[in-house]
This record gives sequence, structure tokens and C-alpha cells, in this order.
Amino acid sequence: MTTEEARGVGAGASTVFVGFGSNLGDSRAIVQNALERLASTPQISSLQSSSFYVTAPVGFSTNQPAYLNGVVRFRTNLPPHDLLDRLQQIELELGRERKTFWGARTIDLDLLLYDAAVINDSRLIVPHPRMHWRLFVLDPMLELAPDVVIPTLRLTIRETRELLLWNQRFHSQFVRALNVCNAATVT
Ligand code: A4P
Ligand code: MG
Repeated sequence: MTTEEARGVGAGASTVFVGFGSNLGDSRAIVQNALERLASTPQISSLQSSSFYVTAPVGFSTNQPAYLNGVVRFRTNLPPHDLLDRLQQIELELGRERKTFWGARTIDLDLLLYDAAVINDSRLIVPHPRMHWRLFVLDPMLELAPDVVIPTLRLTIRETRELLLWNQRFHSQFVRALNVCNAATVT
């Protein structure tokens, strides 16, 4: 019996990527704990983590502590919604409270990719709908799987990240040009 079979992960297992983020409490210990819980879940095997990244908060509430982010890849026989149940169970076990949308959190576990599946229902959207415009997801993904394709975009992680960086550079140059124009108009 292989190690995968011993863990209940058999033929037909899927390769999954899950993003993690924490910016409340002892984030390093909380993330380690979450990854150990994931790795010891029946029907999950071969879990590998990216490095941990310290990142500035992105989104509506940027007035919150820095995040510890990263991505794990593993193999599983759990169907997507059962896997989401397990991720949410781990979030609750580690003290996650859902008070503010995009607010500070002890641990956030997002299902990024599930093989090449495309899912869009009231509980689950895969690929994760915001993964392609977040460097805190694409940087760790680049470490683990640069050539994996985001099925909805038909672009690899490496291509998506290049596009995002190009877009950010272009956007900041555009804003700078606008500011110069505005200053010239005012004076
Ligand atoms: N849901 C739908 N699709 C998924 C999916 N693929 N994975 C539903 C996980 N959940 C999914 O999620 C709300 C609902 O989304 C769930 O009930 C599930 O059925 P949540 O985790 O309860 O709420 P949330 O965390 O506020 O929303 P979400 O979408 O996880 O937030 P995001 O998009 O992850 O943004 N800045 C930095 N630097 N680092 C961060 O990690 N994170 C956020 C949160 C904002 N800014 C950040 C970071
Ligand atoms: Mg989440």
C-alpha cells in the first residue's frame, strides 16, 4: 500500500491549492497549526507549503495589521464542497470570527484551484474569483506551480502574475501622469 492509499487518497485524487492568510494573534503559530490540521485530515496527502510572506493589507479595510500569507498544494479525494467544509471547520477551531467583511482575521483558508474544475454556486467559486489580482496569492503560487493554468483565464500562474505586475506598473504611471496634468491645470 502506498503512503497516499494509507491516508485514504487513492486513484482519481485531485490536486488542490489553498491560500492561507492571518493577521491577528500569533500568526506564524496559527498558520503552522492550520497546516498541521490540514495535513492530518483523512483523505488529504502530500501537502507542501510555499514560504510564508509578510504582506500589506489589500482591499477595503487597509487600516489593519500586516498579513502572513502563503499557499499549500496537496492531493485529496474530498469533493470540493466537503473540502470547503473542512477548511471552514479549521478556521472555526482556530478562533476565526466573521465580523467585518475583509476585516482582520486569525486565519482565512481559501480554496484557489481544484484540478481544472470551474465551480460557481451559492457556497463556492473556484478558481477563487480574486486570486488573479493578488500578488499575495500569485507570489507563493509561482514558487509551487508556475506552469499550472487558471482554467477560467487560460493563463498560467507565471503569465497571470506578469500581467498583474504590468497592469500595476501601467496603472501607477497613468495615475502619475494624471496628477501632473491636474497640477498643470490648477497652477
Ligand atoms: N466562498 C466562495 N468561494 C470560496 C472559495 N473558493 N474559498 C464563500 C473559500 N470560500 C469561498 O468567505 C465568505 C464565503 O465565501 C464563505 O462562506 C464561502 O462559502 P469568508 O472566508 O467567510 O469571508 P472573507 O474572508 O471576508 O472573504 P474572502 O472571500 O475569503 O476574503 P478574501 O477575498 O480572501 O479577502 N490582504 C492581504 N495582504 N492578505 C490577505 O490574506 N485577505 C483579505 C480577505 C483582504 N485583504 C488581504 C487578505
Ligand atoms: Mg475566506
